[in-house]
Amino acid sequence: MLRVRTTTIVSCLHRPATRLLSTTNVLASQYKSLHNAVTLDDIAHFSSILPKSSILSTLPPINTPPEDLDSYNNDWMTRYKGHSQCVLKPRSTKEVSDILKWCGNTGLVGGGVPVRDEVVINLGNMSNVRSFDPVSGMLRQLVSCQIGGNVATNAGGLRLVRYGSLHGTVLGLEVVLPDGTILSELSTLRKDNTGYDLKQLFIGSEGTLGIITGVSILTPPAPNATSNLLLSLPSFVNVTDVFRLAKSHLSEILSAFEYIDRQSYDLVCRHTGKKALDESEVGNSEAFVLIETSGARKEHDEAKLEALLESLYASSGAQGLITSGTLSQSAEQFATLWSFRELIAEAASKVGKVYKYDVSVPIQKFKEVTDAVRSRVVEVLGYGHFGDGNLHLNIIAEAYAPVIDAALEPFVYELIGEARPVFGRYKGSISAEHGIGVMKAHALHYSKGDVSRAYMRRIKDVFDDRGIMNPGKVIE
Ligand code: 2HG
Ligand code: ZN
Repeated sequence: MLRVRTTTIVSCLHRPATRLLSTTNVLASQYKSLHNAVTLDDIAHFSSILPKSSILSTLPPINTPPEDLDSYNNDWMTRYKGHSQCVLKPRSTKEVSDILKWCGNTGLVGGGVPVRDEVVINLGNMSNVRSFDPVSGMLRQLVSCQIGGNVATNAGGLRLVRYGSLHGTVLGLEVVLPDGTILSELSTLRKDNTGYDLKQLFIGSEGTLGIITGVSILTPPAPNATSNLLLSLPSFVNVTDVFRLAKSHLSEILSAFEYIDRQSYDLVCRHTGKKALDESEVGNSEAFVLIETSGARKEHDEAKLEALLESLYASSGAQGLITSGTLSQSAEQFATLWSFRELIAEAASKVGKVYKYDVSVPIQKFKEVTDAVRSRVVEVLGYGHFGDGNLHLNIIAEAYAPVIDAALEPFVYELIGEARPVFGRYKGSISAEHGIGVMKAHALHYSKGDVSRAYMRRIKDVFDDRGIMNPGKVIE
């Protein structure tokens, strides 16, 4: 099954939202908006189109306790805080459309007062499967928060190397546009070469063009067998050789190839109190790699993994390609090995405040980029989806502080960004999988040139000329 993660920086986008419709109105004061605050009239109108159980609001007559809205107003990094007073939980596409018609056509927009309390639309009540074809694997679903959020953020995740991006697997979308119009492109066709592919615009649009209410997606069958292997490597330069060998030995069963640097590995060991590999064998290893296979027959996959391990030990050179390796022998060990990769972000958040960068750079440069950032700030973790060229940089600090902001930005963006030839040594992307959100809207120009940004603006205006959808996100 496609497994994608939509956490951290743009977590708000789990809940597609708009300008009256935003999950975090932190931004309200930053956007000198023309939109009005939510009023009692609005609540009365929402009550006429939705059941009472679908409305959370601190305003009368609903009077939800403010703490019940906390989870909608805070992101898990505790960097952003919103003050939304109203969360709506529609159950159908029509209800979403009715909400947007009201938001777009009433005093909620177009006034002269900056917004202080955008409305949150949460699609948690909507999840249900409309149809599933077990032969083609074609799933049509009225979206839940999670699927809608995944598509809206074009979430990538641990297994993109195997299953590809949502731009390839999503075959159709149903989207409610800012004026309430329902754009129905819920195609289930793999081939449909009939002009502009409008759905692609909404994949990764982060709720800025419309609200995704339905999705048809190609789902691979869940694998019968999965295995994994954790390796320690004496030097970072060996990671690319291991990747090359893994691809040639494992070919179609390779489902993840994850990179963990020494600092990240040590942090998870401290955090969990466990060691994944024998300490004496790990020695001074500089890098770690987690390889996963997913296939139809365990014996077949394990034979391939063992052959890979043999060849890794055999390709010794002076120092050896790897210093040690563990192949999981049970479901429990499989989970434990994965935890050394999956717990990095959690471990970092327990130590301090974390600055996060999610960049695409050439795989050979993962360490060089991490070291460049290390030359500016002390505690930096480098890890990520090596198979996708996606490096995660987590900078741990005692507190978010202007001096650290200044050390990191624009340095990191200038290092990575591609669009400005004078910068962008690595010709990378400033956001590989987590999107732009609010945090990186000001830095979009490091990855998108003037012409691209101008056309993005025009596309935004075509769909949402009043700017009611998720204001301040993606393009300023
Ligand atoms: C991961 O790959 C996630 O673990 C989170 O994308 C990355 O928190 C991060 O920086
Ligand atoms: Zn990731």
